[in-house]
Amino acid sequence: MVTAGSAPLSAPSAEPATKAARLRALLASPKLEFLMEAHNGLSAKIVEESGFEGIWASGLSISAALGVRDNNEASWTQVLEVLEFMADATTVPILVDGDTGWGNFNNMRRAVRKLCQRGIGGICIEDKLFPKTNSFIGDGQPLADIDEFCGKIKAGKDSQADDDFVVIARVEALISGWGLDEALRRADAYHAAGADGILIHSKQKAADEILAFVAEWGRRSPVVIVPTTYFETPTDAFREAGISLAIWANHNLRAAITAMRDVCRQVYREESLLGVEDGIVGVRDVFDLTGNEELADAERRYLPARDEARAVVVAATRGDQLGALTEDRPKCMIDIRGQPLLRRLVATLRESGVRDVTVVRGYKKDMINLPSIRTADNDLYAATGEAASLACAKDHIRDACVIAYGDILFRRFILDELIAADDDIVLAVDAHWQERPFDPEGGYRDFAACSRPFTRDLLDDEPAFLARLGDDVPKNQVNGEWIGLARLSARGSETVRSELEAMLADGSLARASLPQLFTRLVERGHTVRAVYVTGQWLDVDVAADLVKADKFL
Ligand code: SPV
Ligand code: MG
Repeated sequence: MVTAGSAPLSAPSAEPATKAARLRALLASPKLEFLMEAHNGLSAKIVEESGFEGIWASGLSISAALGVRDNNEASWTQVLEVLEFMADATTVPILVDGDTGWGNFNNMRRAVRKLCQRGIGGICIEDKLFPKTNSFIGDGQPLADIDEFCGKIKAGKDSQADDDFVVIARVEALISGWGLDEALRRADAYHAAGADGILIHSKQKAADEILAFVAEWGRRSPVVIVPTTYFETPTDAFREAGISLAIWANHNLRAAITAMRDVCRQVYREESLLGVEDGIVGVRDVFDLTGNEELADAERRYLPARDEARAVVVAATRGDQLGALTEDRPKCMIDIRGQPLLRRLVATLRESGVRDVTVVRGYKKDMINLPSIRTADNDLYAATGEAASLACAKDHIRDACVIAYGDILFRRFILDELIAADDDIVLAVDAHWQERPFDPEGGYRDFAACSRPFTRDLLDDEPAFLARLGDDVPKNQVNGEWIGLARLSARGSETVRSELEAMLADGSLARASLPQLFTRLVERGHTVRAVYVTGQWLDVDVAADLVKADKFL
C-alpha cells in the first residue's frame, strides 16, 4: 500500500526552505491556517502584503481574469504562465487549483513537474471529468472513476521534484449529491493513493455536511475547506472541528469587479476623473507594489555612472515633538501611508534624476536602513546641529548636489526648478509662508529675507537672492520660508565644503544650523539664489503634520 504523503507532515523546527515546504508546514500546523485567493501577480502581492502565509491560485478567478469561463477554456500552459508571474511576485507558497489535473494521469505528471520547476507549493485536483465545470453550476455533475483518480494522484506524487510538494485531493461527492458515505469512501481511497490532504467541498449555505465529514474523518489526514457558500459559519467552528486549512476562494476577484465597475461607471457618467481620484490608490502605490525602488537601486549598481546630481539628506535628529512616535525611530522613518517618510523623499529625489543619496544618521541610526541609500553618521547628533551633520557627509558634497532636510515632502517640480536654475547655490523659498498656520509648537521656522519679494507676475523672471535666513529675521523683512531644500552646482559644492571646514576651524560648526551656514555664505559675498515656490511642500514636526502628509500624497 502507498502511504499518505511523501514527506512526514510534521511542523519543521527551522524556517522551511522551499515554498513547498512552507505549504506543507501550513497543512501540518495544528492551528487552522488560511489561504487567500489571487489570480495574477498583482493580487498575489496584495495577498502576501496583507499577511496571508499562502495563496490559493483559483481556477475560477484566473479564468475570469483572463476573460474566459471556468471550463478549462484557458489551456493549462496559459494558467502556468499566470502562476509563474504570481510565484515570481511573492515569497509565500501557492496552492494551485489544478481542476481535474488538466487531463489524465500523464497530463498530471507533466503539470506537476512544471509546477515544481516554477516554485509552486502544491496542486489540488478534483474528482470530476475533463473539461471541468465550476462546482457551483448545475447539480449532479459526473464524478471521476475512483481508481482512475487514484492513479492520477500517484502519478502526481511520483513526478514531484520537490519532496515537500503537496498534492491535495478534492472530493466532490457531497456537491454532486452522493452523500457522506461516498465522500468518505473516496477520501479514504485518495488518502491511500498518497494525497497529502483532502479538500472536502460543499455548496450548502450551512456547514453541516462539512462538519459531519470532518467528525467521521477524524485526523486521518489534513482537511481543507472552501467556505464560499457557508460563509456565515463562524470561523471558530472550523477551528474547533480541527480543520487544517480554510481557503477564501474568490474574494479578491469579486472585490476587483466591484471596484472596477464602480470607478468605470462613475468616470463614464461624470466624464471626469475628479470624483474618483480620492478613492483610488495613487500611481506611486503602483510603483511601490511593483518594486520600482529595487530597480532604481539596481540601476545605481549596474548602469555606468552618469553625470547626475547627488543628494545629502540631513536626518540625524529624533523629532522630539512627535513624542512616542519617535521613541523607536527617527522622525524621517515615521510611517506615512505605509512607507517611511524618508523613502518617499528619496523616491521624489530619484524622480528628478538624483540617484546617489547619502543620508546623515544620528538618533536610532540603525533604523535608517533603506536599500537604496548611502549613509554617513553623526554620532554626536545630540550635542551638535545641522551644519555638523552636513559636514559628516562632506565627501559626498561634490559635483551637482542637492541638500535636503530628512523630514520634508515636496512636489517634484520644485526640485526640477532648482536644478534648472543657473546659479551655484539655490534655495527653494516658499512665498506663501504666511498661509502655513503658525504653530508655536511647530518648531523652528527658516524665514528668508531676499533681495526682492515674490510677485505674481508670470512674466517677471528677475531672480531673487538670499539676504539672510533664520528664525530671527524681523517679520517685516520676511519674504518667504526656506523649505529645507537646496541645490549646489559643482562650484557651489566646493564653496559649501570649504565653508564647513572654515566653521570647523573657527569653532562655530558644532552648533550651527543650515540657515546659519547659508547666511554666513551670503555675508562672505557668495551669491545664494532664492527660487520662489508657492506651497506644495510640507515638513513633519508635530503629529498634526502627519495628517497633512497623508493628504499630501
Ligand atoms: C476555484 O476557486 O476555482 C475553486 C473553488 O475551485 S470553487 O469555485 O468553489 O469550485
Ligand atoms: Mg476551481
